[in-house]
Amino acid sequence: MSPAVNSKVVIIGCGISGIAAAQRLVKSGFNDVRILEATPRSGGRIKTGRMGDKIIEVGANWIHGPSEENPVFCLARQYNLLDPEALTPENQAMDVGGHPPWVPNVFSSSGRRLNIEDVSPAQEMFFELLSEISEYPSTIGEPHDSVGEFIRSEVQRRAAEKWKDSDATSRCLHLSVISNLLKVECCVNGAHSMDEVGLGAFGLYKTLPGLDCTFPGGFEGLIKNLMSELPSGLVTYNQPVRCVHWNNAEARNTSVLVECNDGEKIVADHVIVTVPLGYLKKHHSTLFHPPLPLHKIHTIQRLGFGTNNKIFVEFDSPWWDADCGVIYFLWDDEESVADEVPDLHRSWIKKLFGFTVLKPTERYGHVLCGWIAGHESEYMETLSEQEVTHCITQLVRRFTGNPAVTPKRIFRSQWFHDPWTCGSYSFPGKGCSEQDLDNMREPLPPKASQSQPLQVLFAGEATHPCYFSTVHGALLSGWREADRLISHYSINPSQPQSKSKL
Ligand code: 6YU
Repeated sequence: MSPAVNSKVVIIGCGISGIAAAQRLVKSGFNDVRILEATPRSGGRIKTGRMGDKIIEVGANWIHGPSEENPVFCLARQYNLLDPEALTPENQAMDVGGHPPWVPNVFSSSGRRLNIEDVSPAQEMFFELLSEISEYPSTIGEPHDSVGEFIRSEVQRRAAEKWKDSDATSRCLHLSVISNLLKVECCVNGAHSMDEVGLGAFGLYKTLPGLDCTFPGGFEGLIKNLMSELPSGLVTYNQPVRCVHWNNAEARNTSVLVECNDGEKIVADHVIVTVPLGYLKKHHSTLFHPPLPLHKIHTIQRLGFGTNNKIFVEFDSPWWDADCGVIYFLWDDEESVADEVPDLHRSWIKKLFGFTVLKPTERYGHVLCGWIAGHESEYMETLSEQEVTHCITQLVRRFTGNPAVTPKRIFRSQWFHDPWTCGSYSFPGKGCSEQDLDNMREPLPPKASQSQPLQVLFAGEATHPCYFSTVHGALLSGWREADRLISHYSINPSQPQSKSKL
């Protein structure tokens, strides 16, 4: 049993990073920890919903890289939340570099089913390029600023050599495959276009071994288990924070005054901010008083935070193969290699790259998950469910060439219009470097003036140096900031402002 620490810690946000920070602090003897959460629920971007009698993940879907190094996997195993298959050593050892080997079915906008051999040359070129980009060091001057620009120019150069003997139709097909894969990458990165993703910083993201797996009972099972280990009443729900006053005279300079939307004011020794980067981008100037240091503001602006939404579609019977894991929709007219649609209102649906298949069928029935990123996705959120259903129906009929195929029901996520998230997850924008990820997690006051104690700490997925955009990155960031406080009290046992007994 750890000795008690009476310092007051306020955590803003009850997503996985806030919960992880609270859990570790409480276990280490901090007995005055409070979480303030804007919404009526825990979990943030981990959100399990229902479509009829089926469980669907509105937010995070997979444990990326479920193996020993992944704390989300270890916790899920400990709480008995995974299928036996996910626990096998073979599954954990599989290293797929973030791209699970799902069996694809490919359809074109002229209503034809394509052979995999027809699309594989372009797929191979694309994945070769991605792995070259991942190896790029983030410091040296690159010939192009963004992943998108690099891919476009390299495809043009390599296609001229590799496909010089192909006929016009196959060349067109190859280029539409590349456009489709750029749209897939927009979803993976949560970016509007790969032209926004920094070339040098792309390789900062690290994958873990293990074949991505899901939670049969829903990702929120993890949240429920973690929450059950926290003292009851630790979270105040429906309590948005309006402003964090640091270096504040009213709060004895060393403490922080947390002001809530309803006027409640809480004096704390330390505050851990876990709000999403999308929220910070929009509200940092009012959320902090005095304002954040300039270098932190610049980092918040440079880092990217975009939208990736899902459109779940249920059918009475499948029009895809039984072993199919992913369905790609290729537009015949996309030979110019682009991941943005020309006319948002009329053709937003062209940004949807296709669907993943929810498996196993015995659990989910015939449910597909459509993926759409960027401004097209944000526009989709503004449409009525009927309009989205209509567009999806037309799309599927066109690509399958079957005018009778009709969805039973749909459900779409709307992360951009969630006022407490403002998008989906972070990515390293153009001009970002490792320094930006250091700046994101730097506490206040900044190191330079740390004659004063730690006041404001930063956790959340966007603060993890190599697992940003993931649940395991968020969880580790919460533990990291809890550890920062724990070691602060171990090193400074006689901090006057704290009533630490350590
Ligand atoms: C993963 C996956 N996954 C799909 C979709 C989404 C995300 N992720 P939270 O937002 O949870 O908590 C903050 C809380 O703060 C929240 O409750 C707010 O209400 C509250 N708050 C805000 N303002 C407040 C205020 N003022 N006062 C009080 N409270 C306030 N991750 O591992 N597997 O399959 C997916 C996916 C549609 C939206 C995902 C996935 C991301 C995770 O969901 C996310 O990182 C964590 O849940 C965040 O937790 P948190 O605590 O930080 O914030 C280069 C390169 C890059 C390559 N990247 C590839 C990675 C692939 C990522 N893939 C994701 C894909 C899917 C499908």
